[in-house]
Parts: sequence; C-alpha cells; structure tokens
Amino acid sequence: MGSYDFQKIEKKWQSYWKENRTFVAEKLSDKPKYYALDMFPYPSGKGLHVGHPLGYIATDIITRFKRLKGFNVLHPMGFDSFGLPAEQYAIRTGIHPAETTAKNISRYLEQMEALGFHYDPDAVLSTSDEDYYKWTQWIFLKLFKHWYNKAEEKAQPIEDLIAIFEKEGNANIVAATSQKEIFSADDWMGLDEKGHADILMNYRLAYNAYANVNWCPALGTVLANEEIKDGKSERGGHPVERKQMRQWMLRITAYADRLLYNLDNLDWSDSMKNMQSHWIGRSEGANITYDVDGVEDTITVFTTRPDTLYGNTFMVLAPEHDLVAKITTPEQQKEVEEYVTWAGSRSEKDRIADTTKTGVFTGGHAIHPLTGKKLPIWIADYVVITYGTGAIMAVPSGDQRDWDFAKKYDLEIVKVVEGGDDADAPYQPKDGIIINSEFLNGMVAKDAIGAMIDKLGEMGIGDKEVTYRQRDVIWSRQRYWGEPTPIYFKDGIAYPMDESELPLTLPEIDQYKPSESGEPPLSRAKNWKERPDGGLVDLNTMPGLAGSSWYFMRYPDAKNDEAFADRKIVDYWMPVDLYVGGTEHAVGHLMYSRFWTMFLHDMGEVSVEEPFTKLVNQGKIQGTSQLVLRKVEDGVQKFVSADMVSDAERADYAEIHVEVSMVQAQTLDLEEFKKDPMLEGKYEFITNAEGEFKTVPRAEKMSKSYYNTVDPVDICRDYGADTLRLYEMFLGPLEMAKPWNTDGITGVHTFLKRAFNLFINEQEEVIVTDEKATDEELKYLHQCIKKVEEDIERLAFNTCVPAFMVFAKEIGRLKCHKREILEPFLRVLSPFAPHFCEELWEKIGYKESILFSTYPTFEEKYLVESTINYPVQINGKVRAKIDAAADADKAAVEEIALGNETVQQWLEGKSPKKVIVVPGRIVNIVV
Ligand code: ANZ
Repeated sequence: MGSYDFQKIEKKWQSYWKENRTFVAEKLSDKPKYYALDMFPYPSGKGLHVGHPLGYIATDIITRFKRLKGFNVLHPMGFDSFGLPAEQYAIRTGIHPAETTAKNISRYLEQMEALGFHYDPDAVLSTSDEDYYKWTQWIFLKLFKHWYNKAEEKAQPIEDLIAIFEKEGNANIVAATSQKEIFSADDWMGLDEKGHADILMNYRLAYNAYANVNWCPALGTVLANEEIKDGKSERGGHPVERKQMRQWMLRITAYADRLLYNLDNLDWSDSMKNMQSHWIGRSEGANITYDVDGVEDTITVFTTRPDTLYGNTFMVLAPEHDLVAKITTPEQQKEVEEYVTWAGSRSEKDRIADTTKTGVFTGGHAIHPLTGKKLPIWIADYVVITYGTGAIMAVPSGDQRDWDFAKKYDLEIVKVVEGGDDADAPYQPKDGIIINSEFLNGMVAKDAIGAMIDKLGEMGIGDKEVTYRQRDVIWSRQRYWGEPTPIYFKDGIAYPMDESELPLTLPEIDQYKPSESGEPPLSRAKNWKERPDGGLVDLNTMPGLAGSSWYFMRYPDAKNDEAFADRKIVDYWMPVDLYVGGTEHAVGHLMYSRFWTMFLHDMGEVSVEEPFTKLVNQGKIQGTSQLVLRKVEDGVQKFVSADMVSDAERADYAEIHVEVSMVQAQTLDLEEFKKDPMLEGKYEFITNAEGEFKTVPRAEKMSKSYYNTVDPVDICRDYGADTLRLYEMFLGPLEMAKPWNTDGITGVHTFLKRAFNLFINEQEEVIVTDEKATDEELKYLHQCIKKVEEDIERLAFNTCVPAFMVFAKEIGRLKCHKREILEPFLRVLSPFAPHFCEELWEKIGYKESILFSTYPTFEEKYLVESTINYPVQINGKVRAKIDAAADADKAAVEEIALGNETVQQWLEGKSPKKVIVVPGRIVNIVV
C-alpha cells in the first residue's frame, strides 16, 4: 500500500501555509465575516498538553469550514503574557520576565504550529508587548477622563461634568459616583485645584481611593477576589489579609444594569449567565433613615423587606461603620473597641459564612420611625460595610441571621407575617398576610412593600433603592510584570500623562521584588519615577485582567500604531461570532471584557456594545493516570502486576503514579521503568503468567504532578496532527469533560490510512479516475456532505468523525476511486484533517490550497433511493434478491421477480399459485 507519510506531509503543508500566507484575513471585505476566537493562554513554562488544544481545534475547524462557505474568516492567537509566574521566577533567578515569557511563547508557537492551526500571522499580539500595552494604558487614561451619566446610561467626558458643576453644582446630576456631599456652582467656583481634583475623583471611571483590599504579604501585592481560593492566594497558596490601601479602582458598578440586562440577548449557557447575574447581584428594596436617640446623626439602612418594618426590634451596624464611635456610650466603649479590632482581622468571606453570630451592644438607641420605640443599636460582623449602607434594621421574625442573633442575645422578636408552623424559625413569604403592622394589616406582603415605601416617602424618611452585590474593581497591583499606570502625582493631585507619552514602558530594575521599605518593585527604577516637572509616577502596575479586557478588538488590526484599531476594521469584525474558553473566566475576564467594550462603545470607538455573541465552554480533557502497586518488605520495593493482586489485598499496597508514556494497553514497559530514579535501592517485580506487568488506570486532572500529561507534539510525531485533531473531536461533545486515552487513537489513524488509499496505490501512484459515479456512490457522498455541514453548524464535531468513517468504509467497499466522489470528500474533510487533504488535493491536480475551494453543495436528490432491493420469499423462505426502480408498480416488481434466474430455478418451470408484492418491502411467492 502507498504509505501515508504524515510527518513529511504535515511539515510540507505547514511551511507552505506560512510561505504563502494562506491564513491571512482580508482586513475589510464585501464578503460576510466570521470571527472565531479562543481565550488566549498565559504562556506558562509547562507548555501545552493534549487537553489545551481541544477548543483551539474546534475553532480551527469552524474557521476552515466557514472559509469554504465563502466567509472572510479571522482566527487569531496571542498571549496573555503579563502575569505572576514569570515574575516569581524572576524574583528567584534574576532572569527578566520578558526573557522567560519570550521563551515560553516560542515553545507554545512551536506546539501550535505542529497542530496546523489556521492562525492569521498578522493578527498576533502579546499583552506584554509595548505596542500593545500602549493601548491598554490609553484605555485606562480614557476611563480616568470619563464619568458615567446614569440618566443617559452612558460614559461622558469629564469636561462635560465640569461644565455642569460650574453652572449648577452637582444637585441635579444622576451619576455613578462615590461623591456624597451636594454642592452649588458657587461652592465649586470657590474651590482650588486640589478641591476640584478630589471631587472629580469621585466621578471618574478610573479613580484613586482607599479601599479594603486583599493583601498578600508573601507575594507583596493586592489580589482580586477571583485570585483567592479558600482564603489563600490562588498562585502559591499564601495567606491573604484585609488592609486599607490607596488603590486605582475601575467603576464597573456604573455599568451594572447594562451588564445585567444585556445578558438576555447573548447566546451563552444559562449557567454562565446565572453566574454573571448573581455576581452583579441586583436587589430592589428601600433605604430608610432613623433618628438616633440623643445624637444629631441619623442611620440609614437598606432593606429588601420594608413591609416588615413593624417587626424591626433592634439595629445592627457593621463594626467599621462611621457612627460606631459616636453612638457608643462610655460604659460600652471598651467592649466595642475590642470587638471592632477582632472583626477587622477576619476576612469578609469568613464573616459571611460564619453561622455563629457575634456582636456587641453600643449602648445607643435608634428611634423606630413609625412607633417611636427605642431600638438598641448593636454592632455585629454579619453586617458587612461594603453592602447596602453597612447598617440594617433587624427583623428577627423575618431574617434568619437576625433571628439567630436575637436568640443568642435575648432580643425581642415580633411576628409580622401570619402563619409559619416552626416556632423556632423566621417566617416571611412574600405571599403571606401581614399582621401586627397597623395600616399594613391584612395586606399580602408583596403589596405591603410598595405601600410602606409610599408611606416612608410621604414622611420624607425612605425611598426606593436598588443595591448591587458587585463592587468596583481594584486595578492596582504592587508588581513588576504588568502595565505601568500612566498617572503621576503632584501636590496630592493625580495627573494623567499625555497620550503622546505612551507607552509608559516598564523600567529596568535590579530586583523584581518590593523595595526594603515595602514599596512596589517599580520604586527600584532609577530616573524613572521622578519627572522633570517634579511629579511622581504611580508605582503600581495593572492586573492581568487589563490586557485581556480588550485584546479581541486589537487582533483585526493588530499592527496599527495610530489607534487601538481602525474604526472601520473593528466594526467590520466585531462582535466575535464564536468565543471558546473555560468556565473559570465567568465573572472575571468575561465581565471586564464586556465592561471595556461598553465603555469603548460609549466613547464612539466601536459600534458593538457586547463583544461575544456566542460563547461556548469546552469541557476539560482529563488525564488517565497509570498507577503501579507497590509494597515495601524488608527494605525491598516489591512491585506487583495489578492483575495478581486481589481486591482484598489491595489495601496493603501503595499506588504509585508512573509516567503514562511508559504504559501501553495497561502494560508497563519494565525496561523503561527500571531507568526511573525512583527505583534506587533494592526492588523486584512480580509479573503475571504472561510475563506482563499490569497497571491500574485512573481518570484525574491532567497535570505534571500525576505524570499523566501527554504532549501534543509527541502525538503529532507518532500519529500526525490530523489524527490528533480528529481524535480530540471524536472523544465527545465539545462541552463535556472526557478522559484522554492514547490507546484509542489508532481508530482514527486507521481511517486516515484507509482514506489515503482511496487516492494512492501501492506503487505510490494516483489512482483517481474520471469515471462517472453511480447513484449509490453519490448517495454516500451526499450523506456525508449533509451530516458534516449540519453538525459543524451546531458545533457537534464529535459526530462528524463517524460520518467520515462510514463514507470511507462504504466507498472502499465499492472500490470507488472516482474524482467525482473523492474530490468533494476532500473538501468536506479538510477542516478536520487539513494537511492530509491539502496533500491529496495537490495530488489530484490542484495548484492552489484547498482553502480556496468551496464546501460542496448538498443535493437532496441523491439521498432519495432510486432503486429498492427486494428480498424474494418462496414458500416463506428468502431465496433471492432483486432490484426494482423505486417508483415501479406492483406488476413491474412482480415481472422482475419472476424473471430472476434464481427464482426461476426455484420455480422449476411451474407457475406460482400466488404472488404478493408489498411495495418497497418484499415479494412473496407461493408455489
Ligand atoms: C430587613 C429584612 C427583613 C431583611 C426580612 C430581610 C428579610 P439581599 O437580598 O442580599 O440584597 N442587609 C442589608 N444590608 C446588609 C449588610 N450590609 N450586611 C448584611 N446584611 C445586610 O439582602 C438584603 C437584606 O440583607 C436586607 O433586607 C437586610 O435585611 C440585609 F424579613 O432588612 B433585610
């Protein structure tokens, strides 16, 4: 047989594509566009394992398919290359993170090239490239120079805001702001530059403020909530504490409603949408203001259940609340102070999760706005300062936390909703009937909410209020390997750098860790932080989230140095038609990307508001670990073949992971294993009767630490990239988690070899003929065209693979080598096995890449069976088969049956007693 030399073929086409720039997209075109995107990787030192390219293969297939369908396609790849691992490596070794990163990137590129991806060579970027992060900094400056007009739901230039302040102050402005005080035009005009700057900072979309941050002393930096797992830093697992620090923040909360309501129009999974809406956490309710007994100040609470106000028996403030010091009576002072200190040392997460409620009485009282009753004011750490107003009206009969607290500290409980059998739990269904509540009595609770808000409104002490769980995002990191913040400070005022000064490049420093005095690493740079005008450059860098929040808008025009991208070009390509990546980015990257796209939309930089129309989360490919059973006896390591150990004995053995490449068909290559350094000292092997040593397989995460990672480059060497691509798709639906097993790969590999021999014979000659195809051959072809097209469109790549196999089997059976059948088949298969198809495409006479052809048109008529194969029964037994035209009538079928040679032999010259034709099914003859 002609050999399918995949190694030679794949190398040849990879260089052909590169030299001919086959994958370059037209930046602008009259053609419809298709933009397929993968979440770009952080180039880690470990390289890719076979689990990583799953999504990349899927987007590559759809890209090639859409191209054959006449689309102008864009399939880019880049690197999320700022990040902590390279920096930590730099701290340990002194090697510049840029160097490590470049090395890792080239390894990734090599691996990706070996897989034959249709990546546009012009659409590449790394977030740590200066000509890229220049624009990340530019967007940050734009955020700094804009505020959010809530009345128009739009970001606007800060100059517009200043014009309003000069004319009428801030009383009529509906903005997303941290500004609490109202001021007049005169007040504004009376302020100096610093006064103006301080107020404007409360409106800017990128602003500098004190915030409670997650501080990780071991890493010397602040972390986002998403970067913390179980109270420890995700990277490195170091402890994290709460600390007040001046930080750059992004006012993402301004966009909360748009981020929430736009979700309805996105083709994303429900679980992704739910995670986002939960994170935004929109709550409707009311703010209610209470007088405090004997003190000038008032307390405002946020409640979702103003209908339960008559059940409010005490008040609780967060320990950090401003009023705590003012209302605490001298007798309570010591206890309160101790509690505040203790609570401050606990993480927000612990405080919320803790089921045992703790708290202290302040000695102060608030006045119930309707009954005039004196309500004791407590502080407790189940009330968090960052949510609502940081103060609550406690209704123990309605809220579990208040209930637990009241029980523990023996506080009054007043029932306000009728019913509820459990005397030991709160009861507050919204369809319950209100009791003990004066004018609300007899109302259904959900109606009472509105009635109470109206009443409070009339009294001037309450209003409808919407609260969000979402917080503004902290945008400063005390790290080296990130985008420097293009801001400088002079006399306590933050000034944006001029756009012409961008990029503000990372300076060289001697060491990559914080300075001895605890300042961020950038403080070590010489002649960098101090400007000629005396200003001091900000020493923080931006988080990893910055570069990934807009990279998809850079790809289409990645080399532009006049703008982040040409407006016409981004508008042509955006939105991304298909975005594929993991679920772990649900509320981080995906949220910030939506936010930045909305902001750039508001600025008139892009037309779309949502970047990713369709999002698909690929399932993880799990590894299949291989374990050997070992016990140590008298200092000798005794390894026993797994099939020699009974279930009962298993407990006596330790399970040791071995490198999966040493195992084939559950059998360990002992010679290889003996080279393992782990085998120091004395050891022996007990094999089974066949002399084999069996391992135990186990599906678990693919990870170096389990010795179960499989390098795609190894698979390409042994089987070829086209086999790997087909096999990864064949493993199962894209979204599902599935285990990897290299043993299973031979099936698809055999298919390719068989398909190859439809074109090429043993003498390596092309055997494709120009003979006319039969109906049957055309039927198999068109079945395949139809199935693959439909399945790719619904991203069911896995079911395409069996369709190819059926085709090759049937066409092989028919010994068909006809161009009319095989040429279109190559076009159908080419998105999956591109090297293979290019090679054969060339062999059958084409000069240009198969990508310049089209996807074959499916024709229904070939699927309509033109002849029917009838079994012919004689006296109840099938004796012959005949072919009749599908539209032949009964008489015609009978004639063919009786004329059949075999039938005539069985009839032995007699004429049948009866002939029954069941159209389309069978012929029965009785003799
Ligand atoms: C009285 C009440 C009665 C409440 C009742 C609930 C049930 P969501 O839905 O999550 O928005 N709350 C308000 N601010 C808080 C804070 N900073 N820390 C802890 N709890 C706070 O929850 C809103 C409810 O959580 C509010 O409504 C308030 O308790 C509490 F039968 O007020 B409620």
